[in-house]
Amino acid sequence: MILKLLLLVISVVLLVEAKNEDYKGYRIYNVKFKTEEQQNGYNKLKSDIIDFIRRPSFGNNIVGKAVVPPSHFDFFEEQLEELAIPIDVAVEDLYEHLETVEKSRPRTTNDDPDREFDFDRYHRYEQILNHLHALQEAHENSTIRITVNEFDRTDEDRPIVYLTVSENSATTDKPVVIIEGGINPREWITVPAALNIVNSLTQNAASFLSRADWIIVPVLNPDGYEYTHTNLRLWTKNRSIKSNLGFICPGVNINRNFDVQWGVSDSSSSPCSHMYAGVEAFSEIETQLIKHLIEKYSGRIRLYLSLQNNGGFVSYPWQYERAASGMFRQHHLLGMDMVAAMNESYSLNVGWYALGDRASGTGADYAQMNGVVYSLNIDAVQRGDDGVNIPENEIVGVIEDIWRAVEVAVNDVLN
Ligand SMILES: *[C@@H]1O[C@H](CO)[C@@H](O)[C@H](O)[C@H]1NC(C)=O
Ligand SMILES: *[C@@H]1O[C@H](CO)[C@@H](O)[C@H](O)[C@H]1NC(C)=O
Ligand SMILES: *[C@H]1O[C@H](CO)[C@@H](O)[C@H](O)[C@H]1NC(C)=O
Repeated sequence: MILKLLLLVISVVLLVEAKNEDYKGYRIYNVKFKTEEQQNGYNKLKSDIIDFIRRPSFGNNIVGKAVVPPSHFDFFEEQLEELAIPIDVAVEDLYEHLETVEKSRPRTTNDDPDREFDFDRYHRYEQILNHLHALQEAHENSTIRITVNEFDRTDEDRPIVYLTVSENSATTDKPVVIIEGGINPREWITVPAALNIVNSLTQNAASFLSRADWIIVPVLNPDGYEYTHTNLRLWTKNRSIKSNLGFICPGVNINRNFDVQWGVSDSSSSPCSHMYAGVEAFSEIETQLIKHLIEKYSGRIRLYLSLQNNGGFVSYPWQYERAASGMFRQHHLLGMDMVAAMNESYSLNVGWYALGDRASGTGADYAQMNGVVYSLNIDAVQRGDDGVNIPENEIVGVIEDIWRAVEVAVNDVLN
């Protein structure tokens, strides 16, 4: 009896894994396409097991980053050889690498509730929620109205919220701008980028709130976001357990779950894949929130921006097919202004080309298909050697650039 109890205790202890331990021995490979032909062979490098934390793009000159478990080193290197791509290991042990990243973070008191909210570090979801409620309260007597709206609760019982930022006026039919961050939870930079837009709006209310109502979703996937803080830094899905393999392989990739040629390209039907598209389109509340907003503000939405972090570009539809939308010319001109407004060098392209591949079920394509006039992605510049961990002391520079692009975009589309 006592022995059994002891065994139970030991197994429970063993089940509690330390952060990022799953990545022990994993490598990150650099993948650089030097020819269109190599780009066209991209599918050879993909599998459910291999996670491209950054996609290689010949068109946009982006060096891809592939996370590969030891069981697949041989497979991956053979595929690289077949495509005549040099084997280039960027990170030999991903676990060690993430430990180093963690240690290099300035030792701030991240959990100190009294510390003022700032943009010099990444915040946990609870701190972000507190910040949003404080913003709402701080403006209760002002001409600016900020409302934290709870849409629903996630699987792990966190509120999923969006902010409405508007003038305290009687006008109810202004154009609407929608901006979402954190659709891909490991792309932390998109969260302060979204929150900084709220700050900038309150500081420039006369020019921005008089012309539009704003909806900001700062963390579209809160469970996934928290999981990247507590368990696996590079998690990319939500924590859904709806599928038959859900308990072993939880999670749906939210940016593959929209109803745009759902499940066809760069998507997987395997729940264990990073690109798992869900049991059906809109199976997840995160995507349902965006659908709800697009329906609720139907006919008024002038601009939809999805903030992501895939290597320094602005892109516009389509991503699901190798074509541009009927709004190609307008999008391209708008994108040129946005890119010109940023200090960093950003490139501009149609989505499938910028990402080197088609992808079904994305939010930006869904918005474009459902009556939103301008729908774009802003993918933050590359920083750090894995392409995802943007150092905290560089947050401010990156998010200010993104605000400049938003500012220009709004001035263009509302004129
Ligand atoms: C708003 O006005 C009320 C009533 O005057 C006051 O009690 C409250 O403190 C004010 N709130 C802020 C944030 O100034
Ligand atoms: C970026 O550009 C803006 C506008 O041109 C300028 O005001 C700002 O100082 C620049 N910031 C940096 C960090 O270069
Ligand atoms: C994603 O997964 C579940 C199951 O589909 C869904 O109910 C939930 O709202 C989503 N979010 C989280 C965090 O699980």
